[in-house]
This record gives sequence, C-alpha cells and structure tokens, in this order.
Amino acid sequence: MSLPNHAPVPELYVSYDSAQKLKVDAGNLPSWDLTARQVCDLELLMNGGFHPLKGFLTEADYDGVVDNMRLADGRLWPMPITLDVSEKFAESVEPGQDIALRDAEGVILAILSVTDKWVPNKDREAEKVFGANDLAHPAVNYLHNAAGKVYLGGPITGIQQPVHYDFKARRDTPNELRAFFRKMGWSRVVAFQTRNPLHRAHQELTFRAAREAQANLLIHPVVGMTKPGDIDHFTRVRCYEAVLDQYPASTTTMSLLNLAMRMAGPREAVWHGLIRKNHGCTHMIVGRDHAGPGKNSEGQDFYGPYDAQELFKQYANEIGIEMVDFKQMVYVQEKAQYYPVDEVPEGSTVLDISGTELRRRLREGLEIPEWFSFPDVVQELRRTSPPRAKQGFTVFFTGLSGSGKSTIANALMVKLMEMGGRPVTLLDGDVVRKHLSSELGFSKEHRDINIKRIGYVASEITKNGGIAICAPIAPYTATRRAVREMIEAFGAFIEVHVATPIEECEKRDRKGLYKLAREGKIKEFTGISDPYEVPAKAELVVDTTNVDVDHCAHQVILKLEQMGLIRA
Ligand code: PPS
Repeated sequence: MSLPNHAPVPELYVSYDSAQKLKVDAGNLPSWDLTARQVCDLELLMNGGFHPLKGFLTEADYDGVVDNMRLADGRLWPMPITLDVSEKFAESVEPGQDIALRDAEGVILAILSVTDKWVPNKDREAEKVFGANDLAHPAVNYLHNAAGKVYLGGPITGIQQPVHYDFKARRDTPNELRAFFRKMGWSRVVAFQTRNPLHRAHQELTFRAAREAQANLLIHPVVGMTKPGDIDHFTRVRCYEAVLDQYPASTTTMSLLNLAMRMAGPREAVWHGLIRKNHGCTHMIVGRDHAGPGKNSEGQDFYGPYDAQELFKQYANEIGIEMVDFKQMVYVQEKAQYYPVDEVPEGSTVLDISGTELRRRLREGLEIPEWFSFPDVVQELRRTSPPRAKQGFTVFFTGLSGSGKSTIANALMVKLMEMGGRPVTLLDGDVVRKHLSSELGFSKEHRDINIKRIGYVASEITKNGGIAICAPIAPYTATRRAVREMIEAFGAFIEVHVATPIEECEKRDRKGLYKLAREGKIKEFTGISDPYEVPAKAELVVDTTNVDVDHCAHQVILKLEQMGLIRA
C-alpha cells in the first residue's frame, strides 16, 4: 500500500535518549567503517528515503530484487541495497550478532543486527541489475573492483544522521520535505532529478512540466555520488541557486538528495520514483536516457533511450507517482525563445549546444552564449572549470629501469618551469622510494602501494592546479588504470610509455642493477625476473634508443600543446 503523501514516512531512528544509550553500548560491538557509498545508502535507509526497506537487504530480499525487482514479500524494489564487507571482517561476524556502523570519522551512525551473511554471485548481479557484466559500466566496475566480497544483511537501528557541513539549509529528510509541502499547501509536486548544472533549456522544460501537471516543482539534485567525471556538487549547487531566481516566486523549491546513484538506467528510474514518492512528490520528470551510464566497452549505449520511461510507465501505479515526459527543449533563433523539439515552427533555425560541446567551450575558454545559459551559471562553471591551459595535469612516465624515464622527466620539468604559470613537481621513482615509500620492497603488493601513493600525491597536485610529473616503473596495467581514474577526476592524465627495449636498458645498465639481477643477487627485477605489462593505450610512446633526451621531452611538450594543456 502506498503512503498518503503528507503523512510521515517511517524512519529507522530511535529516540534521542535511546540513541545516547545505544551509542555508549555500541562502543563494544565489532564495528564496520562505512564506505562513502554505504554512508549515502544508510542515510536514506534511516530517514525513510528507501522506505519500505528496514535495513540492508537480506539474502532472500537480495535474490528477489536481483531477479525480478521485488523484495521477498513481493513489494517493488529495483536496486540491491547491500552492505558489502571484506572477507576478513566477515570472518569476525556471525548472523545473530549486532555490529556498529561508523562513518569515516569513526562516529557510530547505526547498529546493524546481522541476520544474513553470504557471498553474492556478482556476475549475476551485474547481468540482472545493470544489464551487462561490463566494467565500462561504473556500477559494475564498482561491484567487481571496489565492493567487498561478502554481503551482510539485517535490520538497522538508526542512531544519528551522517553529519554534513555543506549546504545544511538545503538538505531535507523525506519528512521535512513532506512537512514543507503541507505547510505550503502543495498537494501536487513534480520532482526533477538531476546530476548536471541547469541551463535555460532545463529551466524551460521543468517549468513547463510543472505547469502541465498543474503542480509545484521540486528541483531535487543528487549530491551523494554521481557518475565519475561529473561536475562536483559544490559547483552544481551554486549553479542551481543561481537558476532558482528564474522561476516565478513560490512555485519552486530545491532540496539536495544525498543519494549514491548507480547509473542503472531503467531500474534506476523506478528506484528514483520510489525515492521521490517517499519525499512526498506526486510526479517525476523522466527523460531520455534517464540515469544512463554512457557507452559500453563496444562503444554502444547500455540502454535504449526510452527504456527508462517504459519501465517507469509499467510500474507507475505501484510506485505511486506519475511520470511526466521530458520534452527536449531547443532554442528557436527567429523567435528568441525555447520550444519543445516537436513544436518548432517550420523553417526556423534551431540552436542547441550539447554537453560535449559545452565542455569543449569551457575547456578552451570559448564563448557560451546567453541564449544557452544564465550568466551566473556560466560564471560559476568557469570558476571551477578554467580553460585547460590553466588546469592542473599529470604526466605519468612508465617503463623499464634504465629506459630513460627520469632523464626525460627532468628535462620536461625544466622546460615547463621555463614556461612558468603553474608549479611543477617531479615524483621520480627513486626519489619517491627514498621519501614516500622507504619501507616498501618490490613485491606486486608493495609496487602497487607505491604507485597508488604516487597517484594520490599527483591527484592532489592536479586538483590544486599544479603539474605533476611521475616517473616510476609502474609495471601493472590495473594499477596504472587506478591512478588514471584518481587523477582524471581533477584534470588530464598523460601516460607516456618509455618503450626503450630491455636489451638497450641492460646494455646501458647505468646503476649496475641488471648485472646483479642476472646474477640472481636482486630478486623480482622488472624485465628480468618480474613482469612489465606494456601499456596498450598510452597517450604517447617514446623510445630513447639513439634519440636524444631533448627530442623526447619535446615530443611530450608537443603532445601537451595538442591537448590544449599548454600554450605555445
Ligand atoms: S615500481 O615497480 O614502479 O614500484 O618501481 P619504482 O618505484 O619505479 O622503483 C624502481 C627503481 O628501483 C630500483 N630497483 C628496482 N627496480 C625494479 N625491480 C627491482 N627489483 C628493483 N630493485 C631496485 C631501480 O633503480 C629503479 O629505478 P629506475 O629509475 O626505474 O631505474
């Protein structure tokens, strides 16, 4: 049975007094440090955003949700909300036990009474929930490469909400929003889900949608976790604030939703509907390719453009919310106004700027016309996305010992410093091992830790607008990929494979290490007794055999110019 919109939705919190007592008692329980995604899930479990869930899914509920979008009791729920933990932690917990769930600072947010512990079949979960077991899907990648191997399920006792220091006044629980709608007399509310900045076309379409549904409008952006590479939520919220003034007074409100999206297209649309229903909305805008994850590893879309609308329509009654079709709005030059794409007067000139084109214009510092967006929004975007030539980036050299990485890296550093404008930091293999990684050896595990440390420092430098030059061997593809992902969240990553053949490196043997390795005096030596996985997709490949260093460094400079990262 669906809830009347203005009645409170059940929460999982205990009273303040019980929470204080529970918190003390819970100090002795085994505790699990929640991941960023689990904190988002827990918040929505506790505040009723995920009603009717009462905790992390049990195995029976999980099986039902994965197979046919239904909990074991038959109620509709499309997304597995599971507590994934490491095998090591799982060994210390048995069904029947309580565990404390802590945030990143160690604050106890809730108690999970564990009823189920199982090892899920992740291939099946990927196929059934996301439609493909393909790592190009961000949630499938998360499932296989970030989530723990074991799931724990059971009811939650909520102690306190996760603490947010940002935009507090804009965050509302489902019951706070319901109370607001009641107070304002809003009996019909259309929700607009978004993870992108709003431009004029969005403002037009949301306003029209609300008018057509004779409803008020809730701009309900996701600020938990969105698609990797999205514009950060701080910037987006400042942009949303700027757009709010464009709606007629008291027709529209905005509230931030701490949801961790999965980009699961059709299933995600149904999930978003249930969440909006819990927040007291009566309608939701579902667009083309709602919560789409982008292209699969074959370069095809994961879902059809209207799959989400179709699935939503099929379940709309059960969700208890009406779908409002998203109509693509385009700018008609002669009329100087926006029209739904299917109502454009014949023979007129239609203008549009795609997301890719917008990013290009921001990157290259080009004009963004007023008909497309609001000046305040553009100003915010320019503040956080300066043109590429002003952003931080990382040049990551990889190659065998003695291949010439450090020498080229040093020459490149000097050339970039000569140009000026951005601070340059060199993280050379040997130097890093002296300062950052002095306790590490050369096992796979230690090499991975070493490279991830370099990646972390480089990502911080990149984030803060500097240039990081890294020059480790970095022999493993997966680790290089992890570093790339870490850095691309903030700026460009240029992988340069210094592909000098091993025969040449060994002939040079500048440090005498190859000789020692051949004699077996150094174990696990890259290229001799340890692997080097050749990069398949480096941005640049150089070979220092018979080529001078200056020339190689110049090739890197040309690549950086071509990518718009430096100006000649
Ligand atoms: S890794 O794999 O990326 O963590 O290696 P890295 O930190 O770049 O360290 C490589 C430098 O350490 C010296 N060295 C070895 N290299 C490879 N294998 C073994 N077993 C080894 N033992 C010591 C070597 O001088 C490397 O420096 P470069 O500058 O690459 O020649």
